[in-house]
Amino acid sequence: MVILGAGPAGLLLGNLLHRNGVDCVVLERADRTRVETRARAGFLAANTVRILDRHGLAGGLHRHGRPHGVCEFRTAGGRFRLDYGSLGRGERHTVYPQQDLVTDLLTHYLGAGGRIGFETEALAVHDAGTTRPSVAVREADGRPGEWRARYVAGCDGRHGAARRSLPRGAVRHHRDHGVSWLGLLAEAPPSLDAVGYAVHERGFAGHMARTPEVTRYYLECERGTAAGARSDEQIWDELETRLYAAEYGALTRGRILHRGVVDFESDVIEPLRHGSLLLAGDAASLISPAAAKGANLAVLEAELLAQALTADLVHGDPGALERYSERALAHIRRAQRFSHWMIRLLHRTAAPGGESFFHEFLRYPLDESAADEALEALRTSRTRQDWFATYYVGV
Ligand code: RFL
Repeated sequence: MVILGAGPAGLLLGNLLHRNGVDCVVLERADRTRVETRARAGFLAANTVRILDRHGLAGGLHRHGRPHGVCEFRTAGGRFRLDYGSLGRGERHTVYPQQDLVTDLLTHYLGAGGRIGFETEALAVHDAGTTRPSVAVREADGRPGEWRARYVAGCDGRHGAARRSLPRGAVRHHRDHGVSWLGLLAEAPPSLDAVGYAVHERGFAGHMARTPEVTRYYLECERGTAAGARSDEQIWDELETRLYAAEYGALTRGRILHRGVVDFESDVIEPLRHGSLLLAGDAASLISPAAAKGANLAVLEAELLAQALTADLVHGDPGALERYSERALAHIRRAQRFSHWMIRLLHRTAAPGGESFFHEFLRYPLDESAADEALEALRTSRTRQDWFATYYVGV
């Protein structure tokens, strides 16, 4: 078994297969330091924690992660808080940086004797339609190489080799939401004891705790904005304006450690099985960070795929991999519907780039009054709040 990619999906899959006696190797383009320090997600769903618990992989997140169950919406009309941890199914997030989770999974995998090739870039998957697929790679020393296995798991993200190697017949349902966020990691303690979502005439702004010392902020920005275009000072001023700091309190400022622009796109590849090539995580579907679902889906799919591969390879159940695709797609579609709803809820400004290009987007999601009504319903209706809490924390 060859697993492409050492993100949350590939490493959880590797841990579970190795433990179930399936001979496997993980091939990872980056070096170990890069893998263990890439800051992305931070909000882990209750189900993600259950999965990691089930397999004894949650030690680090129980030691260092913090439960989180409140979000606050701010608009020109006022603010309201939702204690989502006591709504819906009563589930909370655990705030634990993705790079720490990846480090934990890698440590477990290597500690159990798992094999991984760092700085080994998969270039293409060949013969996926046969029972002996191969992966062409560039080895760490720059030389070409090849791996053969019964199955290849594409867990190498949205720009990986698995997606580039899909056979004809694979369908990619793609959607451009016409929104971009400047994602910021600030060396500053959180300024709110809640996730902050601010809807402002200048655009959306978000606040999410990561650790007691580091906070993630988001600023909606124009497509094509250069991440370094504004100084730290300008960014803090803009965050304070959009988060209505004059009314609700100043932000604790600090050095901006990292910036990156995320264009909101979502897609899903159907099906997730193409002969001997199987997809999981961002390689299977891309989801905007608006609802913090990507890493959680990656973990869920890795567990489902590990079960299916074990059923196939260890217990001789050939139908298991077909069922993997159907089951994972059902979860992906549900998460995407909720994420699309969040995007519409949080944005009011027209997408730069012109109506013609974003025509479909402008017609529906930027319907201001519908979005305002959705926010109002969230503020006032317990039924709506329960629905929100269930899908916000759930995957
Ligand atoms: P990853 O984590 O991208 O890992 C893929 C790995 O594959 C390697 N790779 C290759 N290896 C070999 N050959 C190749 N050709 C390769 N090409 C790539 C890469 O080096 C990498 O190590 O995919 P995975 O495992 O599917 O995990 C997906 C998640 O990382 C992603 O969905 C989340 O980070 C999304 N996301 C969030 N998700 C959440 O659940 N909660 C959050 O709060 C959250 N916040 C975020 C996010 C994503 C963000 N960005 C940067 C898009 C915040 C941001 C800003």
